Amino acid sequence: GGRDPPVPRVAVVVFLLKGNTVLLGRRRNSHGDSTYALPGGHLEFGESFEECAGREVEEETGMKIEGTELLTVTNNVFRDGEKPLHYVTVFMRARPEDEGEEPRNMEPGKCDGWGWYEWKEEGLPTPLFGPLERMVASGFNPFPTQPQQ
Ligand code: 8DG
Ligand code: MG
Ligand code: MG
Repeated sequence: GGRDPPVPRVAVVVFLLKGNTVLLGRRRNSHGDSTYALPGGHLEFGESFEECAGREVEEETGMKIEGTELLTVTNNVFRDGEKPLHYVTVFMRARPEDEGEEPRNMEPGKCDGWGWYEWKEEGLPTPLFGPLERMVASGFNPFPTQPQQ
C-alpha cells in the first residue's frame, strides 16, 4: 500500500546507436518532466536485462533492436519529487534491427517524441535527464571503441 517504505527499483535503459547518434525523447512524467532521456523502463519479474531492453524499446518506439549489450550500472536517488525515488539503472547499448526504420512515438502521454542526436556536448539537447546528464559529465562514451592495434 501507499504507506509501505520506499524501496529501490531496477530500471533498464538503452543507448540505441545509429551512426554517431543516440535516440533520445523528451519525457512527460511527474519525474524528470521535459528532460531528454533514453528509452527504457522497469525490469519485470523474471526478465533478463536484454529482454527488458528489447521490450521497452519496442513498447516506446515500435523498433526492434539487436546486438544488445550491457554497458554500466548507476545508482540514482531522486529526492526532488513529492516522494523520493531510487533507481538502480542498468545502461545497455543496441542497434536498430532495421537501420532504415524511424522510431514512432508509441506512448505520447509519456514522451513528446523521439530524435537522433550526436553524442557530443554541442549535439545533445538540453536539459538532459539527471542520470544521463551525470554520465555525459563523467565523459562516458556509449559507442564501441575500435580494437587497439
Ligand atoms: P514502464 O511502466 O514502461 O516499466 O516504465 P516507464 O514509464 O517506461 O519508466 P521510465 O520512467 O521511462 O524509466 C524508469 C526509470 O528509469 C526512471 O524513472 C528513472 C530511470 N532512468 C534513469 N535514466 C533513464 C533514462 O535515460 N531514460 C529512462 N526512460 N529512464 C531512466 O535513471
Ligand atoms: Mg516503458
Ligand atoms: Mg520509459
